[in-house]
Amino acid sequence: MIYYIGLGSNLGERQRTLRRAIELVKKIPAVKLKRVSSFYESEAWGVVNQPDFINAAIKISTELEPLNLLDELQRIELELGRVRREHWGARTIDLDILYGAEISCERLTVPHKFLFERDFALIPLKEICPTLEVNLRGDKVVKVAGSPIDFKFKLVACVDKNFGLGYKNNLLFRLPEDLKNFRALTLNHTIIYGRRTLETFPNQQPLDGRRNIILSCSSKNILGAEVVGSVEELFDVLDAAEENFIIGGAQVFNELIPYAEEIFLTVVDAEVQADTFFPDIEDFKLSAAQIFDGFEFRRYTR
Ligand code: A4P
Ligand code: MG
Repeated sequence: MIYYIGLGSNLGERQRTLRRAIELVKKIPAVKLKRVSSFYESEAWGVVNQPDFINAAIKISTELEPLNLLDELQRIELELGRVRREHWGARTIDLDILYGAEISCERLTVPHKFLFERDFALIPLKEICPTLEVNLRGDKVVKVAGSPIDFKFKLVACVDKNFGLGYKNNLLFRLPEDLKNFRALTLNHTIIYGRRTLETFPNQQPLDGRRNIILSCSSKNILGAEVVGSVEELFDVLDAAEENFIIGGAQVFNELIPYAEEIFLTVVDAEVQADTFFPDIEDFKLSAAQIFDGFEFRRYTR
């Protein structure tokens, strides 16, 4: 099942709380985070004398029953320090199921009962669900800088026809044309990768001419690279003006694809044994392809 969840915060470090909430939703068993909207700021709707809100929307797919999903979201609200005081009161975090399979029972109504009256919920939702028809009221809802999708994440990989990425901790292919293309794409930009990807590099050294960031929980110091222990930590060190290339492996692709805007795939015209695969790209569309003898460069965008 696909659901769209609205996030809102008007207390504390609002953007940081939203990022954290998104990462916690990602960790719910049987939930897959598919897409994240920009962050938007607006005045408190329906109440007066409250700080302004930051709102966002995310798309997930899940096997959970809707009420179990609601339980999980409420658990995350508590974990992030939400105290339920007054109805519509100020909150560190509010997670509402905005849209998805319809349901109406005592604890849960989907679509959310006020969804179509609230620009602050509709605008981020529409961004990640473009097919939804919405009639906006013209409330002031402003995109803010620094949300995760501002980091311009681009995924780069070389795969076989079955989207296989690697086998026994090694890459499937080393095509000179692909390596050349990879260098041209990433040079002078930031590359983000996991520990095991480092081991596939020449001399197991960070790559020159690029800012190297390694996502690893066993964070040892590595000469020539910065090491971050989590996606949240990554957001803290990134530069929003930069282009950030995610280059593997499978786990790092999985972590960051919900935030990505673009994918560069070299698809080799072969089927080889693989034990890791590139994640699902159903949310992207093919926007360019260059076909060569034995391989293809493909570019996908949202
Ligand atoms: N519930 C029913 N349907 C749903 C659903 N689709 N998703 C029940 C989540 N919960 C749903 O919610 C009360 C009960 O609603 C839940 O226990 C659940 O069983 P709550 O979060 O505990 O209480 P609340 O915050 O007082 O109500 P609610 O509905 O979450 O508040 P709202 O409607 O989200 O309003 N202005 C701006 N600009 N941005 C905002 O984000 N948010 C609010 C809060 C007001 N003004 C705002 C914003
Ligand atoms: Mg709520």
